[in-house]
Amino acid sequence: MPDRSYLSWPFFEADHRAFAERIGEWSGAHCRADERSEYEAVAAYARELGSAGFLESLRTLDVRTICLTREALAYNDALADFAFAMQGLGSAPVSLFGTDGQRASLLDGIVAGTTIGAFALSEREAGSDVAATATTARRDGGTYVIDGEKTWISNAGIAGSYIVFARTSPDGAKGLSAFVVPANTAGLSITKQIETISPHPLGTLRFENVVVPAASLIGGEGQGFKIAMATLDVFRATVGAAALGFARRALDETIRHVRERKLFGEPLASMQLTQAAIAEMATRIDAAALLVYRAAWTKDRGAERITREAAMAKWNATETAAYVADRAVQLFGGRGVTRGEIVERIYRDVRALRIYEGASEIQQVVIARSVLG
Ligand code: COS
Repeated sequence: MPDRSYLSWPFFEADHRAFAERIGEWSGAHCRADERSEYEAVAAYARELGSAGFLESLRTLDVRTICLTREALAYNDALADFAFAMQGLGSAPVSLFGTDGQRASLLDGIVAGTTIGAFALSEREAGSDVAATATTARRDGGTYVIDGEKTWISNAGIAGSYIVFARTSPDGAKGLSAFVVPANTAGLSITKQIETISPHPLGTLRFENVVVPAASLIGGEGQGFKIAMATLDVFRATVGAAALGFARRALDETIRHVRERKLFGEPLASMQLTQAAIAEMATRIDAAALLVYRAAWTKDRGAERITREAAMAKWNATETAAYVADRAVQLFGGRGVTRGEIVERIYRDVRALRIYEGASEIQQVVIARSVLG
């Protein structure tokens, strides 16, 4: 049973505490890394999370509930967390900026887990530098025509709907717009599936004369950059929460191991170098959790932007998870690098978190800009 003592922190309401117990129990019973392909696992998790009611928080975007969900799911299986996170990222632009009609047509399926969502922002030459997006959307009467290529797109191939960012005018960040594009739209194809160190559905999308109705535009023309950034502000804090879930599991596995494993006639836990490692893992996890839940609480209290808080939370928590996973592998020794061990899997699972939704270096840029003005 994971330690949930942090739920007594003042960031949470009674509802959050009750919810954390529920998602903790559910994920402990339902989420296991297994032999299914990443595509099958994510589709199944989306449906299961939907029918259990755990996707409802994506309508209102209560960030603390989303963080608690990600933490519990990541503690048990990276693909369960991933399935949940992508339902959120693939619908938040509509939840935050969409019309009632867009909400009605996308959100019910997303929240039921019957429509799989995706967020198509990155391009080969525009990952960190979003303003360099080259995919275009040309207005043609009552439609837009989208042309270009998006890559490293999570859920490419299984998504039913993509949120696509494309250029409607040449002027940098101000020329981007966001669209809802159903996966079965003519001219939209998956040109490549990408394999990663910790399997998750990822691929490249090609748009050739993809015609969508003008009603697919989210917000207004030129709002795409701000929509992307505001969505990322919410979800960056939650990436930090997923990192916490992985880190807490790695620490729990390590505590069990160092108590049982004997070395030089004593438990590994009795050695001071082990104790130093455990102390640093536990302290860094608490520090990261404080940053994550500070960001989530700030947003839920009604802050218009949490750009700085979310960047601090994501950067610190994902780097912490990498540190904790590495220490865990070290304390497990030979077992730590053995396929099938939980800490070996977590070591691979946490790597992408320092890259996606804004690399650590981007978070540092965002923080520095905010501090320096
Ligand atoms: N919320 C709302 N608006 C925002 C915002 C946010 N979080 N961040 C920036 N904006 C606004 C700015 O206020 C500015 O508007 P005005 O010109 O009206 O003032 C506009 O957007 C442009 O902002 P900025 O000048 O900061 O843009 P840059 O091109 O310098 O980009 C970074 C800034 C690098 C921070 C941005 O491109 C970024 O976050 N990159 C990483 C993207 C990412 O996460 N990629 C991973 C793909 S998703 S898996």
